[in-house]
Amino acid sequence: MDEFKKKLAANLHDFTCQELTELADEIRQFLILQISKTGGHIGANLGTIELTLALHSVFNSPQEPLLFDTGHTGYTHKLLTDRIHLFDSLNSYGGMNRFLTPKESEHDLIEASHAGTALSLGLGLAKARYLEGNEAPVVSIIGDAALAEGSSMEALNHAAVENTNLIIVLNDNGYAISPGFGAFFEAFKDQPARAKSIFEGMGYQYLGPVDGHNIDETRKLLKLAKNSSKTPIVHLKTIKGKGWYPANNNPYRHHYSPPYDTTTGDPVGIGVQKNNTYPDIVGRLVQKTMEENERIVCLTPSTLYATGLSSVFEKFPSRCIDPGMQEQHTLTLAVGLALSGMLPIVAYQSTFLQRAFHQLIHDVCFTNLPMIILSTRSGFSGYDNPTHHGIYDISYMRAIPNLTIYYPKDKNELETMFNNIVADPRGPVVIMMPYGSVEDFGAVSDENILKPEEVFVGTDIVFITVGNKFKAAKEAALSLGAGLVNIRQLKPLPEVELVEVVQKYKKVVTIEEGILDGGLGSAVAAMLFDNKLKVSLLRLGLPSAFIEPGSNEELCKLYGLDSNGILESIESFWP
Ligand SMILES: Cc1ncc(C[n+]2csc(CCOP(=O)(O)OP(=O)(O)O)c2C)c(N)n1
Repeated sequence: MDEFKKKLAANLHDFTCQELTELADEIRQFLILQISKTGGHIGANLGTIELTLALHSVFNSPQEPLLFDTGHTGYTHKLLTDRIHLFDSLNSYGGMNRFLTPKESEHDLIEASHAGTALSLGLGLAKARYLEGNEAPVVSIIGDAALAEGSSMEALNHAAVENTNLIIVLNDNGYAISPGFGAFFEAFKDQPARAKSIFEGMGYQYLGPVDGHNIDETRKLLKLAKNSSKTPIVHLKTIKGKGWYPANNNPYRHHYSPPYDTTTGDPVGIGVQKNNTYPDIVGRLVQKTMEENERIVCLTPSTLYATGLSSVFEKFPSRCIDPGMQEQHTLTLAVGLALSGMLPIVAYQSTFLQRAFHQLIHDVCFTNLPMIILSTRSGFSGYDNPTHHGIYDISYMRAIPNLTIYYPKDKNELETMFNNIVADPRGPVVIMMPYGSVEDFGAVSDENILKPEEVFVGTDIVFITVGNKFKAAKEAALSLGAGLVNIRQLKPLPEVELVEVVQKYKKVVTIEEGILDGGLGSAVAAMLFDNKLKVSLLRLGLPSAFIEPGSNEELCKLYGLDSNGILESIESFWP
């Protein structure tokens, strides 16, 4: 191990290709074993070992910045920048980030984990260097799926006509998480002449394609790129999961993996859930409704893994669309389908729906046609990244006219709500659901499912809560003898029903797993004020902040959103 660490710390510019290739093998063995213990982006990282070694042996990071788009392929970069000691702490509170972050190293420039930022960022850095007379190159490394992101396309349109020292390295493995899709995917697939003509036609210098696992060839191209007079695109063909059979054989499953058996790749221990997540239920519901109604189409922008739709996509290939990591396009595409009388069901991972905020306002809600948006992983998103929490969604979506937002408290509410909405679709609807295991609080009645539920009647104090905060709120309400309302519908706020309930109390507590600014609590505050209700209000939720990764239990405890935290806040607010 000491020898290995010494090599990682050495100046790679002095290494021969043979030495780098040997180091690549050692890194591969290290990652396969190490990530089996913690879980992580093993498949994606096995594909970038050689290209990262080549990059660090040609460029001088951080003076010549290396920007890995999305940041999920940065394990070798982390090893080469003095972070081997952090690997044991991956996926634990306060541990190594799954992506890249300046909190860990000066070699990481920004907190990146949403795809499609590296080209614009790289061009901005390169332009600043140009204006300062600094000739140091800036290297943006981007996957083939991230290249097709809308923001990457905008940058691609720009970078070719700027006179900067930006170098683009395309890590082309033919996969997003799912198999690749679209015109670029087709052009890159065994058709170097087409890729060449696309990029050269745009004014780039096209270099490649070469085998991105061949360090010698990759290094040669990177050196050529360094001296290019036009903005170069270095096209590297790589293999997701390279060198480890389970990932190589099933790149989708091992893009990210929970802890696994190194021989079979099968998950072991923590993180294994079977058929009982919200995505599992979504998959079953959508499948049934598509069997019954031929006008339903189902879309997701490269997030099959988070939305539970894999079997639906297999069963109805012609009515299912995954255009790739194209959050903006997907939503407006759904509007086009809705205009033609289809009922689109569009599934997003909450954090990525942020990318389509404008489409949600301008296209979906102005048009106001029936559409069901299923938003998974709302609230805390575990160890993913500070950028991945879905804690802003209630807030930013509540501002949009024509939108109806539901947040079921458990699987029974989800099923009944979904079936009711599909049976009588009226306009754009978002159904939010949390990350993690599914709750089951028993059967619900069909006819009132879209109205608030008064669960307990109390004397002095009433809790108003929603979705995944129901469980903690119920426990706290029981121990205090408080009233409890499960609001179900966040927008429009069911004012008539809520006012009727609240009038019976002197104190109101709102509880949500989202930022307080603009959230459920602020909606209730406005309602109390507008209706001249003289009650005292305590709002429990999250500060307007970027929140660290952690398990949902750890974060709820830390931010006072478990039942103990709720009781403590009440005690100190009304001593
Ligand atoms: C905007 C956005 N959408 C979706 C994701 C989820 N996601 C993370 S990596 C990934 C696939 C990336 O594919 P590619 O860019 O080709 O890189 P590869 O993993 O194949 O190396 C997806 C869909 C994300 N991080 N950001």
